[in-house]
Amino acid sequence: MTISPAQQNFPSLRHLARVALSSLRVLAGLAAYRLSGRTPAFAYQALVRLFTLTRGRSNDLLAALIGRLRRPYYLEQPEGILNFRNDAERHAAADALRTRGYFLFPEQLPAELCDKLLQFALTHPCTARATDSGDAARAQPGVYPRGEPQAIIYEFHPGDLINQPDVQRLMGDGSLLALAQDYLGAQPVLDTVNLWWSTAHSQQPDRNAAQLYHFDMDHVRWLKFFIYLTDMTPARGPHCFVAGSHRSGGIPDSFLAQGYARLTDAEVAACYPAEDLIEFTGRRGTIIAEDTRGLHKGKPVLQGDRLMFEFEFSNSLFGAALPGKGTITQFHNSSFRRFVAAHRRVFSRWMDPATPR
Ligand SMILES: O=C(O)CCC(=O)C(=O)O
Ligand SMILES: [Fe+2]
Repeated sequence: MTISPAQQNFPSLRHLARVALSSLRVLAGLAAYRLSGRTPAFAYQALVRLFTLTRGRSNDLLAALIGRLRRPYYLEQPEGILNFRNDAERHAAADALRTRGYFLFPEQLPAELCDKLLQFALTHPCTARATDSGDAARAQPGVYPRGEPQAIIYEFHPGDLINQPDVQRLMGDGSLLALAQDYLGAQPVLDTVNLWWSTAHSQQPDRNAAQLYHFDMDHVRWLKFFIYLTDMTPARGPHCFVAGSHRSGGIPDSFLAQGYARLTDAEVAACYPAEDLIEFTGRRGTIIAEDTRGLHKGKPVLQGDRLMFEFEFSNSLFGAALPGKGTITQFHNSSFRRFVAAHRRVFSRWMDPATPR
């Protein structure tokens, strides 16, 4: 019988050599990134590999390094949709995130803002995402065909979203930024702005629709905010997360050995206690913060549809080349303009020219 390093609980020489090689590749990639603002593909692959080899510890180490180089902003009384009464309350939420990997906020997005984002999503063009079935290729781009969807996911273009007034209200929200920065321990970068419909077009869990358990690994450390813009029942495709699986060592070696694979519900259920398998239902406006380094998925929609808004803040853009670029060309109010000017790194992905990192 062969015994793997994980079973032995101490690393083999081969394992150490792999860690050393991947570390060198990541370090070379970091140097290239500082010079050019681009991550070489080999370095990104090494980042993912190192994550699996070290059970996440490499990301923790890099996050500590980035936190030293990119000290958090001084944010005076950050205000917004999360009603933290003081810094201590916000720090407590960040601590809960560190322990459990998610935080379900007691407050909800105001109904008026939910209405406006829903209106936007019912009246603006979106695109069907390519999914396992291949059906999306037949779907016409245009306004979401509610009631007769031809694809599982319809997504809006980030370039349209970031120039939309209600999305700019969220982008300029001090409370979201403050919590992201507490959690990341560094100045955040807003790297993803997404809005998408999930439909009952197929009830089979789809890989490309993120309906099987997986961990994300685009960057070193990040925090996602998910906001439901339609009421969420078990049949409407709730988002799911495995509590605690975001921590170093939180994902079993047998899963990590598969790399970036998707996992079945049965595989996941066999490894974690039932009480850690969290399924988020709730009214529209429900806000969840989550470290999607932990295992998560969206359940297939069985009935009706689901509109989801998502922000991701990372501690650095070092890592994957992200799809969906865009530039802020309009500022819908002067306070958003001031907010962007005061936090240039946060918006660096959406500014022209995208220089500051
Ligand atoms: O649709 C969902 O609930 C999951 C989405 C997801 O995996 C992600 O945004 O990283
Ligand atoms: Fe994901």
